[in-house]
Amino acid sequence: MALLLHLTGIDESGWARGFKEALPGYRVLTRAEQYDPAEIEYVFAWRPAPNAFEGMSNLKAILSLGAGVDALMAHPALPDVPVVRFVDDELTHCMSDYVISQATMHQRLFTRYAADQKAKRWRQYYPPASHEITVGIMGLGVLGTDAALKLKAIGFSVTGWSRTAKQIEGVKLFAGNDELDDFLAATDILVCLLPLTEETRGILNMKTFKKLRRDGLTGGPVLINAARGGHQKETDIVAALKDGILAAASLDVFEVEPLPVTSPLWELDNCFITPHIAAISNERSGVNYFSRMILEHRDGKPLRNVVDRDRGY
Ligand code: NDP
Ligand code: OXD
Repeated sequence: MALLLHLTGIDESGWARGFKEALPGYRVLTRAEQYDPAEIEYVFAWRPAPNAFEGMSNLKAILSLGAGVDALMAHPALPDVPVVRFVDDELTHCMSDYVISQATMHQRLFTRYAADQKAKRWRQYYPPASHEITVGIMGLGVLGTDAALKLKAIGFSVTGWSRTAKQIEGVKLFAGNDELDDFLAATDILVCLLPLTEETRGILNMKTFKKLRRDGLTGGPVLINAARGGHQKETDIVAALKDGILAAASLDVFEVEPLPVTSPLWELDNCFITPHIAAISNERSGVNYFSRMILEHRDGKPLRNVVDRDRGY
């Protein structure tokens, strides 16, 4: 029986080496090797091809390289086996680093200073202190909760919005569609850390931006999206950044990746673009996490962090 790596667009060699070392005596395969699909028990996957799981009559679980499983959930022939997502301290730490860096940059109005530097213009701004600025986090799962606690610890006022009600000390929380408008009305810096599902697709649109608080941050509210490009309507973001509905945005993810050179987002001084690197799955901790999961599961222990197929995350 075997583990098959099926990572689209990612160099599999380091992962394969790592899994072979961590699982001595167990077959670890890449698609370049000869194998019988019936011997595959686990597939380690990222954006698997439509025929990825064909003939895998003994498949026990699909292991997702990413924390986000939207591409797997949309797979046209996803077998009826558990899907385990990547939940990892290192990844969480990196995502919070990204969110904090962008929130702080916007609170201190660095978009304006960058534009002034280009124009060789000496202008002083007096932004409100971080405790006067509210960072509203959409999605209070593994990543959103860590970011919320850390932003709070460095002085921001923090709120959060999730599907079901939660409690996090010192963070005002909103839940469900009924409370979305109240959440937005109190938010200066909107951070998206939602999973991409049919409910959350396109949620970052003009209607949403117009509901954000306007009198907190100098120049208007800001968007930070480090979740999925499918959450955002890029034509709305461009329009909002041009006419001041949004003062600035930090985008790590896009409707189409890589972001096409024709996208008007590239041209906007108040849009900070990163190429889907907010939190890359780490090879060492990924191999550790999934090889331990395989060994435990083969010993009869339950899988952890299994995706709820009905919720889609
Ligand atoms: P989790 O599954 O732990 O958390 C998801 C959160 O979103 C939960 O709080 C959930 O609510 C909330 N949520 C889901 N649906 C809705 C809805 N319809 N309305 C309101 N809230 C909703 O996910 P993670 O924190 O681990 O990851 C979040 C996303 O980050 C991933 O799905 C992935 O797309 C993205 N990501 C991006 C990376 C990058 O490099 N850019 C790296 C890693 C992840 P509830 O708690 O009530 O269930
Ligand atoms: C993920 C990602 O989902 O890197 O982990 O986007």
